[in-house]
Amino acid sequence: MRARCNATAGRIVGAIGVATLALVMAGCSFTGKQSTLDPKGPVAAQQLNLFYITVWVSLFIFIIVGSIMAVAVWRFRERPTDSTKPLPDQGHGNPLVEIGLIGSSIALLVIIAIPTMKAIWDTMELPTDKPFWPTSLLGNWYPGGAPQGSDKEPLEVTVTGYQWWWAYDYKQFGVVTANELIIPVGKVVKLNLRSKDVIHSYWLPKLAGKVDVIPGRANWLWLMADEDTTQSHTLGLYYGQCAEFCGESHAYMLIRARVVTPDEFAKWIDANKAPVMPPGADQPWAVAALATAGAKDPSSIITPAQKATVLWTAFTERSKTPANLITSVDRGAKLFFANCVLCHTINGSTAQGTVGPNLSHVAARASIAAGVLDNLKIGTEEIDPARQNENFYRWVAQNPASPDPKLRDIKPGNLMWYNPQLDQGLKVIRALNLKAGHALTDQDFHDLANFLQSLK
Ligand code: HEC
Ligand SMILES: [Cu+2]
Repeated sequence: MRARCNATAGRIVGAIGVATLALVMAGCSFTGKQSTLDPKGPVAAQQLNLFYITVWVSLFIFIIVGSIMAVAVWRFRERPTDSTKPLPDQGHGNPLVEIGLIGSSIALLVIIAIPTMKAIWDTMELPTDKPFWPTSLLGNWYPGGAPQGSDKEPLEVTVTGYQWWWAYDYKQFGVVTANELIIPVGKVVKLNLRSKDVIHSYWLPKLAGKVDVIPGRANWLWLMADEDTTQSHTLGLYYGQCAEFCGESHAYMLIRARVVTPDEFAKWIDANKAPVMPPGADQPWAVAALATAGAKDPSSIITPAQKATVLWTAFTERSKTPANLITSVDRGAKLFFANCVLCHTINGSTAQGTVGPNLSHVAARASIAAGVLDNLKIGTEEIDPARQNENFYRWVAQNPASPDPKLRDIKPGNLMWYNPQLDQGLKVIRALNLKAGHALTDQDFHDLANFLQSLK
């Protein structure tokens, strides 16, 4: 009976062991989204190479030391007759063995040190001596010519870490975006790493990293998305993660990079440089507003920025009459200017807040809230409009006290809902609204979501 019990217990323990191992191994993937074992660029490849050299050297040491120990344990194990035998010869140190061990340790460390030093130099210096440098200079590849003064520079992006999202400033082009880094395939890109608050760490495992993002310190890294000469496998989305604990929502501070062709990159820059026009900018009222402005001073509305100013002013004026707000997007725009402009920017409009991400083209992003709410059609890299709309709605309607689980705990502690800089962020803004007698309703949140979705 006892024997059977033991056998059963043994089987259970065995089964648990196998299940645990299976669970642990399930986490191992060589090609997963955030695998360092699947590099798609020279920096990540060099870092992986260094990792393997260290692994092989350590494995070599492990096998030698382990085998000697196994042989010693086996050969010199205690035997029943041992007590009757005299003590064997007692040795005390062997210069040959000692010098040999010191020498081989040094040799193994040197084997690791040489590629380590090389990797440090290569990652901490822009690769001006590499063959891909000339083709990376903006003057040599940017379609339509590099912006003034930047033709001898590679693309530079200033990455600023915020609790808990990322701002990307393409200074050479005057474009600011958030949470989705867009880079051209096969070109060296320099990322200037800055922090607005605490220490973060920038890490795109398949491309490069990790480098700490420290307040008051000008760190940087370079990377290049270029796995092979055809570059066909290199396009698309790359995933990363803030890799330094930075507070409550640290685990939700994800990184996305989209690698595109140089032509797509130039198109993206053009789209993001253009100011955003208000909803209904092709309607008669807009045409009339432009005509009036032009009639006053025709030379004053030549540029798109001037056009946007005229149209947003006209929109704001019109939106004071509720009957003029015909579509849900119109109503959403009005609500946006009443509730969100302290913290968010929409290029070309009076919304110029910088507490939160720039929303000028937020609907073009694959996710919102630093990757937490994913807008993609499952299994593809295309935006699913229904899912995106739902995400915008959930994000603006979020409320930690909501009875609806879909609106709770989306990104705990996020500084849109609770922001000490603005006392309490959205919570206070909602409270003020309540006091003024216009609480945001569920319909308002849907209108806001529709407006956000129009920002392509
Ligand atoms: C108190 C400042 C504040 C106010 C007010 C505010 N936001 Fe935000 N917003 C933020 C911050 C901070 C984030 C980044 C949160 C994060 O991802 O951790 C954010 C993120 C967002 C995002 C996601 C952007 C992205 O690229 O991921 C959207 C969309 C958004 N806000 C819309 C709105 C709308 C609509 C309103 C008005 C109803 C609003 N916000 C009011 C601060 C604010
Ligand atoms: Cu962080």
